[in-house]
Amino acid sequence: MSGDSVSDNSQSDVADLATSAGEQLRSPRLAPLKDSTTLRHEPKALRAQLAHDGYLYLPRLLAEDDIVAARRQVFSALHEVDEIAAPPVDGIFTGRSRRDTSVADRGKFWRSVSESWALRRVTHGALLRDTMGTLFGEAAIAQDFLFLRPAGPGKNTPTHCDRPFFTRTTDSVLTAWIALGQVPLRLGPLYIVEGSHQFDDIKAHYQGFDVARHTHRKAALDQTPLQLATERNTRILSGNFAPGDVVIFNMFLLHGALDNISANNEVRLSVDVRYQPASAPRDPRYFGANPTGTTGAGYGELVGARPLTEAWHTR
Ligand SMILES: O=C(O)CCC(=O)C(=O)O
Repeated sequence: MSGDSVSDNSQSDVADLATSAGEQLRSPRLAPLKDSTTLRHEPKALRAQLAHDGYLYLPRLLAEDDIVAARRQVFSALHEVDEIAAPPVDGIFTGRSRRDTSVADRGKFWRSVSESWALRRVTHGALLRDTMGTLFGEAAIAQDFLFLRPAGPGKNTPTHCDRPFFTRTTDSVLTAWIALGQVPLRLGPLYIVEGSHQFDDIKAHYQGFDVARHTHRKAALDQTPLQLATERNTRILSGNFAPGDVVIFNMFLLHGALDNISANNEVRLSVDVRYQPASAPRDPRYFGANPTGTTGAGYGELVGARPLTEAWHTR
């Protein structure tokens, strides 16, 4: 497998070089996501597929030029604080950071990066909004608060679902995960646990759980994805993502991100954004000119707000 020919998310391409929590994932336990491109202009079929699988994978949905512009803007800001080498668009970690000495406030810095026009054009543009509108069957609106993730070597995101974060005011929420560049398996892309939106015990586990109110609990599960998939005889779905690839998923679907095992200090860049019907009540934590985020700490609470030299926290 060439980690760089990421437009091919076929079965043969989902091979070695994928680890999660240090465990090697291999076919058939690791498998590709189902490509829903052919259904894009068939609203009924698209909604049926989302309901059935809990996710939709839309490769190259968003324009590569827009993705490159967003990527350049984000990595240029990280270059300014000495975390990303020149040229910034390549996204190579320097192994250093001057973020805390260069910026007065991590949250303010991360907010300014997250609010860059080029990034917003990707996350809040008409194409994604219309796609979400098709899925809801009515006009959709994106949350203002964005989860931008530059994930350096060693980083991953443990398995969880999004329900405890985003469903305080409405259950009708969908996440879009967007690859901001090439994200081959070795850079730790998104994975989903196949069929997990229908695991009754997992649904019961997350039902009524609000991660910001029930602070003694974590959304992240203890099992590794491999343990979980083996116990339940299911598969981990992921692949080699290309710039502009989008995965849309529901609030109960278990997912996370594989380990970034790059030997060359490459940083995985992605963003996740939530959409809901425009008519549904809005959670003020995520909407408005100055959203406070899940815990109330604003952009400073996000893993992206941490210098690349620092470990990520888990919620
Ligand atoms: O990209 C990641 O590391 C995790 C993504 C995620 O949890 C999400 O999109 O909800």
